Amino acid sequence: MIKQELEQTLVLIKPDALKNSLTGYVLSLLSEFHTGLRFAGAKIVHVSRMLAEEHYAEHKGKVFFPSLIDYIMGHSHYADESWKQRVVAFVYQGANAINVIRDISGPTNPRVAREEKPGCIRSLGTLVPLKDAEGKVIGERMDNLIHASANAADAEREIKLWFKPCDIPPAMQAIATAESDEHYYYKDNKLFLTHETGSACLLAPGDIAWKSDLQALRLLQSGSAAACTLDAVVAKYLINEKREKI
Ligand code: 3AN
Repeated sequence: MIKQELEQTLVLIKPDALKNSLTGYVLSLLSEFHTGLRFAGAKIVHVSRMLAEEHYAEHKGKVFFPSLIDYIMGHSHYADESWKQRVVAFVYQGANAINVIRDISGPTNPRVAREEKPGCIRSLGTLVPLKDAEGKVIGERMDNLIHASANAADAEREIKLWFKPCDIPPAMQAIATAESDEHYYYKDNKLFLTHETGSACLLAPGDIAWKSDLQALRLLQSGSAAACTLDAVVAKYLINEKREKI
């Protein structure tokens, strides 16, 4: 649970903002001088499909979902330059952080943002028509430059999805952590307590992790249902890992 006075929110500077060199502009608008908020975490992330699909899990099955995944993975803006496919992820902290950043970001749809809130970040966004195989327009992709958590529950879920505790200075950590007493390895959508060839080591005994992740790993390892998916725990440990598919 995030304490009110330490309210935190996840911000993603998306690939369209990077491509249009708007990163500095967006960060200026979000600076402590303007918002009273502080950075608690920051990282450059090459977004994996696992991370993208977990982040946008609520939109799975919608007509725009595949284009949304392509967009956040950087495929839409850096199709032929995979090394540029990245987002910048931040945790911002301070009074009313979630609403302060949502307000400056503006409405989800850039057209609505321009009509209703000129000057907000998303008023600089772009709408891209989505077409089916016959060329019929079936929807729009909303390139809206920034992601900002919508509410406290989303903020906690998203911060835990993108950041490990050690990515955030100890005195700024607002979500419960605990110490692992097991090794946890991951390979082929499965969890192991001992090393398997080609597996990734997620945690070792003594490592500090989000408490809810450790609870989920214990349950999933014993074959029980957990409060989140295995991918929701694993994705952050694989961020920017240069390895063969696991
Ligand atoms: P927000 O980003 O304002 O919290 P969400 O969480 O409803 O909005 O949607 C996440 C992302 O999914 C949006 N930023 C946008 O890119 C995309 N999206 C949402 N609704 C639509 C829609 N009706 N058509 C196309 N894309 C959408």
